[in-house]
Amino acid sequence: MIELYTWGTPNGRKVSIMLEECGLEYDVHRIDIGKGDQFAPEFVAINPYSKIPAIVDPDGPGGRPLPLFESGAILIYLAEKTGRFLPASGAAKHVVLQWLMFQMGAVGPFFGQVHHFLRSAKEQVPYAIDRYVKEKDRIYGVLDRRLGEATHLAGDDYTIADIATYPWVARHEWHKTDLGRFPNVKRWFDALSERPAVRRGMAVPG
Ligand SMILES: N[C@@H](CCC(=O)N[C@@H](CS)C(=O)NCC(=O)O)C(=O)O
Repeated sequence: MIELYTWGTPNGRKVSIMLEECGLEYDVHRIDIGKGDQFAPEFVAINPYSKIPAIVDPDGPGGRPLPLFESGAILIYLAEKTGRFLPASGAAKHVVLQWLMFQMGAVGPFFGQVHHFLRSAKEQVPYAIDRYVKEKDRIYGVLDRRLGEATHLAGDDYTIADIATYPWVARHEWHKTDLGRFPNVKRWFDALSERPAVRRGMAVPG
C-alpha cells in the first residue's frame, strides 16, 4: 500500500489521479497546508522542502521503502513501476517528458503565481498581475496549439504529461480563464473530465 501525503491542490491531485489510473492501492495522509501540517517533523523527514505531494512506497526498488517528493518525479516513478502512461524508451518517451517538464516549469509555477496575486496577496500589485496573467495566456496558447495538432499533449496517447497538466487547467476559474478562448484545450479538458479515475483522483483528499 503506497502512502500518499497530500492536500486538495493541483500538485497533490496529479498523484492521486495517477494512483487511480494505475489501480494502485494507497492510503491518504491529509497534510493541511493552511494549518502548517507541512512543517511537522514527520513530514519534513519525507519532504525537506515541506510541500505536498509526497509518497512512501514500502515496496520500492529492490523491495526497499522509497520516500519521494516532487510531483513530476513521483509521476515518472509510478509510470516506471507500473509500465503505464510513459513509453519505456525512444523518442516517444522524451516527448512525454518534454510536456511533463513544460507543466512542471511553466504551467504550475505561472498559474500558481496568478492564483497568488489574484486571490491571496494582501494587496493588489498590478505589475505582478499583468506579468503573470500575460505569461499564463502565453502558456494556454502553447497548449491550445499543441492540442490542435494532437489528441493529447504528447501525441495520440494519454500520458503522465496530461495527468500533470489537467488539475491546473481544472482551476481555470481561479485564474479567470474562459476555456472558450482555447477550444482545443477545452476539448481535451472535457474529454479527460469524463475519465472515472480522473474524477476519483480529483476528489482526494475528500
Ligand atoms: N514542485 C513541487 C511543488 C509543490 C507545491 O508547490 N505544493 C504546494 C501545494 S500545491 C504546497 O505544498 N504548499 C505549501 C507551502 O508552500 O508551504 C511539486 O510539483 O511537487
